[in-house]
Amino acid sequence: MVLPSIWRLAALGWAAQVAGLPSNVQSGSLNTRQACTNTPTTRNCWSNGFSSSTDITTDWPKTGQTNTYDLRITNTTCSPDGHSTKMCQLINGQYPGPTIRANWGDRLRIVVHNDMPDNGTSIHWHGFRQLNTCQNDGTNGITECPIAPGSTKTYEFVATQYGTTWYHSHHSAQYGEGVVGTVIIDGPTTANYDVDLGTLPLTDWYYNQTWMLLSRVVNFGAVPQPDTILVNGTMVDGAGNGHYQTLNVQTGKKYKFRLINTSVDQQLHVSLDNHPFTVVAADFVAIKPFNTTDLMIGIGQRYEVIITADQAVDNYWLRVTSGTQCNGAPRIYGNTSLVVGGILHYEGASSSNPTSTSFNISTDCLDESFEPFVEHTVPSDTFASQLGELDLSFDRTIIRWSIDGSPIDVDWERPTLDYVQDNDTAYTTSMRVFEMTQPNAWYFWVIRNFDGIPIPHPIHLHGHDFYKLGSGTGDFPGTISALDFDNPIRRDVAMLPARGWLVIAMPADNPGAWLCHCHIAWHVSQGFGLQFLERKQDILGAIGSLDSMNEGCIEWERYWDSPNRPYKKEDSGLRSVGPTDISGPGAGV
Ligand SMILES: *[C@@H]1O[C@H](CO)[C@@H](O)[C@H](O)[C@H]1NC(C)=O
Ligand SMILES: *[C@@H]1O[C@H](CO)[C@@H](O)[C@H](O)[C@H]1NC(C)=O
Ligand SMILES: *[C@@H]1O[C@H](CO)[C@@H](O)[C@H](O)[C@H]1NC(C)=O
Ligand SMILES: *[C@@H]1O[C@H](CO)[C@@H](O)[C@H](O)[C@H]1NC(C)=O
Ligand SMILES: *[C@@H]1O[C@H](CO)[C@@H](O)[C@H](O)[C@H]1NC(C)=O
Ligand SMILES: *[C@@H]1O[C@H](CO)[C@@H](O)[C@H](O)[C@H]1NC(C)=O
Ligand SMILES: *[C@@H]1O[C@H](CO)[C@@H](O)[C@H](O)[C@H]1NC(C)=O
Ligand SMILES: *[C@@H]1O[C@H](CO)[C@@H](O)[C@H](O)[C@H]1NC(C)=O
Ligand SMILES: *[C@@H]1O[C@H](CO)[C@@H](O)[C@H](O)[C@H]1NC(C)=O
Ligand SMILES: [Cu+2]
Repeated sequence: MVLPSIWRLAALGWAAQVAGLPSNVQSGSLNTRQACTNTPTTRNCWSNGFSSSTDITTDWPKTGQTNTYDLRITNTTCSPDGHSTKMCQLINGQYPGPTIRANWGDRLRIVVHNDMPDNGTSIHWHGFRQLNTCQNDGTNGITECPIAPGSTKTYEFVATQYGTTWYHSHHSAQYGEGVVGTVIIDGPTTANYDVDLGTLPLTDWYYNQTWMLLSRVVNFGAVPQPDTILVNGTMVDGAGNGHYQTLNVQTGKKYKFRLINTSVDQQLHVSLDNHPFTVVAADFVAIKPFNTTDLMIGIGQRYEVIITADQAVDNYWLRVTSGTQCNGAPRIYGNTSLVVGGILHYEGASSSNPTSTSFNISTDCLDESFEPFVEHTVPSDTFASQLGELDLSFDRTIIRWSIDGSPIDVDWERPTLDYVQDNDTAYTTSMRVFEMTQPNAWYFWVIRNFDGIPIPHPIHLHGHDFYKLGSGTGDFPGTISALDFDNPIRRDVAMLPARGWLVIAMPADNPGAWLCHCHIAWHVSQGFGLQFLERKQDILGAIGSLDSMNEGCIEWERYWDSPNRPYKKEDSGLRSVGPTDISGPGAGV
């Protein structure tokens, strides 16, 4: 099936409802070929004929610009909330790492230096489509060997999408130790604002070393409770050390900021007292704006929100709470009476903590629902013939999650792309390879969650914004009437409900080896993942050269095969963190 025949563009009538935009600007910006400029009252347009109405799956600005960043990862110590210092692994000595910023259509060239004495690394650029550049996806054991201590790898790819995302280590427990940062790709927005406040990453945080805890997760299956939640890398601790993240605003202006859940385990609800959110983007997809007082953000998910500073000059709590139905319990270690979150501070208000009243915040663990701004229809005629079934299970004796009977366990010395260049199809069972062979055909997958452990999982796919056709509790009814093919949600992380199902779809339009996994860090360490090997016959032609991967593998093998290497691989190799409290909710998971 050829793609353009099934796309259709945004309904012309709708966009006039976008908050605050004059109608003359609206109709102008809907012409994707018209020139326009991005100003506080015309955020819908971008430049030289690119706007929110541009279909990013087929079109993006060819800027010719390359933005270069250097990231150095070191083994060090940190104390983001003023609590006692712990071992950390940081990027350029800071937590979170530097924000990478570029314009839509720019090329990113990011040089990663592994300056740690005794750990590999591999950096994944979460949500980037990596169109024809899957060798830069940063997934060790699949698209590269880990970067050896003392070595460097240059990642290069084009930002075909715009919006907010993050990057993180995909090397076992490392991201829980601090190897994460945020990314802003500037582009249009589906509602207006005056000031962009930047990124607000939210994460659970553990005072114990995640590497130490990893052993307990993979060997004993214990799920920890985090000690606290960090908002943009900061928080107060139970004894009053540290400080809250403050968002500074002036009365009358509209502000955009970008919420990112970079947790290893916790699904969070976010709410700002007295200030509803206008939500304009989910993951890397511009959406029809909707208003809400409470957002549930699964691990890896992002939302861009706009607030209006139209309340009394004062301070207001930004609250970050847990969906208890997500199995979580954000709190500040040692002091349950403290608010977990940050502070919205109006110019002219005092510097004391807020006394504002919370909106009602849900405890559910359900994805938000919304509609993408650029409308796509997924064909349903091939659904029955192209549906693949992926059954999740948990084996308590080996403490591993399995997809269709086996956990994933990647080989750091032999990534999948090495099989591709060798034309070797003797994939091992633990690689969990599922092939998508037909160019541009639609593939449909139902993931079923009936293994007896009733918890939801945030499912993330590399290399695609997938279409979420439906999800629910109970068994998948099996019929297309239970699904939404008409402009369904598309994004790169969606929740798989407890004792339920999730159906995703994507066209095979990006040759590569793409990991699909639960973004709860220790679940993927415990084997919860698979890889889609998409059009293996087209991969080498699409990506050009694997020289960089091959050089990296030689350096990695020199390190990893050395008799003096102090550490071993304990998990699936892909990502993990560890437990602190084996009696907490989810113990045994
Ligand atoms: C990493 O840093 C921690 C904290 O400073 C230290 O205890 C540990 O020995 C370091 N590891 C290596 C391999 O240098
Ligand atoms: C990475 O380093 C940490 C300590 O610095 C160590 O505990 C862990 O075992 C190492 N892991 C690997 C896979 O090298
Ligand atoms: C988050 O912290 C960084 C570094 O301190 C800062 O530049 C950025 O503005 C902060 N984000 C927000 C939304 O305040
Ligand atoms: C918890 O925080 C509150 C508010 O700052 C403070 O009054 C109280 O003393 C703290 N409790 C403990 C046990 O530190
Ligand atoms: C982050 O994701 C985790 C796991 O899905 C979730 O438990 C937590 O509530 C999310 N955090 C936010 C702020 O939404
Ligand atoms: C959302 O709230 C804003 C600000 O209050 C308002 O202007 C807009 O009309 C609302 N949008 C929707 C879709 O309800
Ligand atoms: C919050 O929920 C309670 C109980 O459902 C309800 O009585 C109350 O009116 C709600 N408050 C707000 C501000 O919506
Ligand atoms: C790869 O292997 C297949 C099956 O063994 C064979 O038909 C094909 O010619 C091989 N391709 C190359 C490039 O060697
Ligand atoms: C860290 O781990 C130790 C040993 O496993 C445990 O006793 C301790 O409670 C943990 N610390 C925290 C703050 O959870
Ligand atoms: Cu999971």
